[in-house]
Amino acid sequence: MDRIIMHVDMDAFFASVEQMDNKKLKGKPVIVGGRGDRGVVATASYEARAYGVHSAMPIFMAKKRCPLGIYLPTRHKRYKEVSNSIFKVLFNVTSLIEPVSIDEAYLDISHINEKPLMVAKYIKDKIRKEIGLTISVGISYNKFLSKLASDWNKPNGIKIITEDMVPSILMPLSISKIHGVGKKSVKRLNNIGVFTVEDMYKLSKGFCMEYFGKFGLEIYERIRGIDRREVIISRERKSIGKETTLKKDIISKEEMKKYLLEFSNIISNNLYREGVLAKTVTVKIKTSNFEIHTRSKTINNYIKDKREIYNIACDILDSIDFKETIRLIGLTVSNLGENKIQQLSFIK
Ligand code: TTP
Ligand code: MG
Repeated sequence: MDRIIMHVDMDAFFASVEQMDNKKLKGKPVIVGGRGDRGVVATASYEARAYGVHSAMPIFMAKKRCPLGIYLPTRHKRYKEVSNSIFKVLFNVTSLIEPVSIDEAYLDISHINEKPLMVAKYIKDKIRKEIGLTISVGISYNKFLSKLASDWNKPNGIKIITEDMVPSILMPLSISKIHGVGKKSVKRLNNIGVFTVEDMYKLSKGFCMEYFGKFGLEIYERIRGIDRREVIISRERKSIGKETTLKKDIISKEEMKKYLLEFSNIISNNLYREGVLAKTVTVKIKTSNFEIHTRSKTINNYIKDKREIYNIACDILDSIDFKETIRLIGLTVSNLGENKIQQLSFIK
C-alpha cells in the first residue's frame, strides 16, 4: 500500500454520549432526536437499532417499533464538547486530518512509521479510557475503502482492507453502499437488473459515464477499488511557536538564549509530533517600552532538530542590537512542509 488512509467514526455518537453521561441508560434502547412525535430520530443506540429504529426515522414511527425506548432531546453543545476531545486525541497522532462531521474523520497515516493496526488500537484505547466512548476504525489505501472498512464491524470495529481483498470484498455489496450512487441511481440500476457490485462490473466504462454523467468514471473506478481523493487538511498549521512574558525584565543575551533553548525543544517536539518540518525561524522581542521587534531567517533546507532551530535563533538574536531590557521573548518556526517519515513516540 503506498498510501495508508484511516477512517474513524464514533459509534451511535449522540446516544453513546447520553449513555456515558447517565449510567442508568447503559445497555438500554436510547433514541435521541427532535422533541415530540413530529420530530425525527437523530440517532439510536445499538440496543434501539435492534428494534429497527434508525437515523432520520420519524419519532412516531420509532415509538411504534420501540415503545419502551428512552427518548431524549439533542444536546448539541455537549456533543461538540466531546467531539473536540476526540479530535484532540486524533491530532495528537497526526495533523493530516480531514474532519468530515462531528464524529467522523479521515487520517492520512502514510508517514507514520508504525503498524496501522497499532495506530488504530492506540486511538481506540485512548478514546475509550480518556473519554469513555467507542469508535470504529477502518484502514485501507484510499478514502472509499477505509470508510467501507470502518463500517464493516460496527460498533467498536476495526478492519483493514488490503489490495488483495479487492474485488472479492466489494463484489457482494449492494450498489447502495457505493459512495456517489444515490437513491435514484440505485432504483434505475435495479430496474435493469443491477443489484450488487458484481452486477455492476458488467457495465462498461462508457455506459457508466453515460448513465451517471460526470460521476460515471468515478463510480466505475470506485467499484474497482480506485479512489484518488486526497485527505484534505482543513486547518493547516502555518507556524509553530512559543513565547513568554518574563517575570523580570532582562538584558543579558545569554539569559535570553536559555529561553530560546527551551522554546527550541518544545517546537522541535511539536514538529516531530505533527510530522512537519520548517524553513523559517523567527525571534520576537518586546522591549520594556513595549516596542516589538521580530527578525526572521529562512534557510534552504527543512529542519526540525532542536539544535538546528536553536543555533539559527541564536544567530538572529546576536544580530539584534538593543540597549534596553526586554520583557517578552518568543520563537516561531514557519514555512512548514511535510515530513516523510515519522516515528510515533507514543507506542512503546
Ligand atoms: P453517524 O456517524 O452517521 O451515526 P452514529 O454515530 O449515530 O452511528 P454509527 O455507529 O452508525 O456511526 O452520525 C453521527 C451523529 O450525527 C449521530 O450520532 C447523530 C447525528 N445525525 C443526525 O442528527 N441525523 C442523521 O440523519 C444522522 C445520520 C446523524
Ligand atoms: Mg458515527
